[in-house]
Amino acid sequence: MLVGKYQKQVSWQHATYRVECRLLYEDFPLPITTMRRTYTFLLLLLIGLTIGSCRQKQETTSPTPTPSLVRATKTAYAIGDSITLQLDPSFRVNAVGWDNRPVQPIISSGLLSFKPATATVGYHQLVITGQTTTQKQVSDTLQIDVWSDVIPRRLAYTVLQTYPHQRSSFTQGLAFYNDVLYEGTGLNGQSKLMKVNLSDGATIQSIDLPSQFFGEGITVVNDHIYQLTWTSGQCFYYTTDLVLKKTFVYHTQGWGITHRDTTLIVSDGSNRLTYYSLDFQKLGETAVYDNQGPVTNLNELEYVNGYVLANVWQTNRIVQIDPASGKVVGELRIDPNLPAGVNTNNDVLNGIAYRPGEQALYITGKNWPSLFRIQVKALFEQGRRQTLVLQDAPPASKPLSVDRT
Ligand SMILES: [Ca+2]
Repeated sequence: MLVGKYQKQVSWQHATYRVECRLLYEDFPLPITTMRRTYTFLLLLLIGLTIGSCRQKQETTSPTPTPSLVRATKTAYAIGDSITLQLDPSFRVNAVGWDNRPVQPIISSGLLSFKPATATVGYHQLVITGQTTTQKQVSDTLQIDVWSDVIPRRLAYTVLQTYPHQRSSFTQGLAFYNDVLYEGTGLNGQSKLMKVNLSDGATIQSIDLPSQFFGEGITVVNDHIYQLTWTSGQCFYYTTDLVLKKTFVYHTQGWGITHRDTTLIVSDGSNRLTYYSLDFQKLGETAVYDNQGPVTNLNELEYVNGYVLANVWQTNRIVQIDPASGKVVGELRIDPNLPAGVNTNNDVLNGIAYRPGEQALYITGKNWPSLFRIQVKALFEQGRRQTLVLQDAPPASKPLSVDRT
């Protein structure tokens, strides 16, 4: 027996719904006063459930994304690989563009394949246009990540000398200039720029950064020092007497910095090296890859003999990057026991300096008690000069947001 019928318009989350509830007496064998209260409760419950189902229906009837007509058969490719894609049976390909240039693919058995003429690491845009069986013109765009085809060679090293290093120094930048060792340190409230006596590690001169700044990498060019800050987007510019002359602004995180001639080379925690002029105008960038993919967490840098050396943050690895191609061509694996008694998982390697004229590197780490002069013969086997790639470099991965304290 029908004992009630209730119809109401309900607005909820910007949508209006008409709700109809029918209540049967047989379902409620309760005294009439209890039934009224129960009806009220159940009405509210049913309204809620109806709204829920209406909402669900509204969501399911919204336009669904067009299924991908093309699928890559691998998540990443190496330079030199053929790119192979699986095609939806309903899709007939008319044209294929790789970085806005047409390519001639081979299409067979539902597979499309071609070998890109461009051979650079990083993301490339692949656009495929065609039509479906209903004659609808469609296109599909894929971002194809291309990795390096080079297996980095392992660079052997020998320790030539060990020097004291201040354990209070949370090293973020290390550089020689005119035979003076400069060191930049990090952490809010403890960041400094220092001239350091190499032989005993003592401070010759230092300047503190205001506590809101977390100091990062340093480099010295044309009698001036550049010191990055981690997340403040400000690069301090000093004379070699540590007098602050001006501040440059940049729009990434600041991790490491070095230079080649008058081009600054900056890392930001991603797999990207960004190039700037000496007045911090952006010139270009290079994405860095090895044969395992993008090499992220590039930290302290040093330009040595045509290559950029980079500490990979939180590892004992220093990668040797060819800046023209973005490929990691070599790597140093520093023995984690090199600074005796230091847990290098916490106090990580960070600091590479090159003193011109020497075939050696100076390396240290955050709060390490020692600084090492090491010989890496393979870095100096042959002289090398090359042009930096400053434009049309493929985009790097997005910078990572990380807690580095
Ligand atoms: Ca350095």
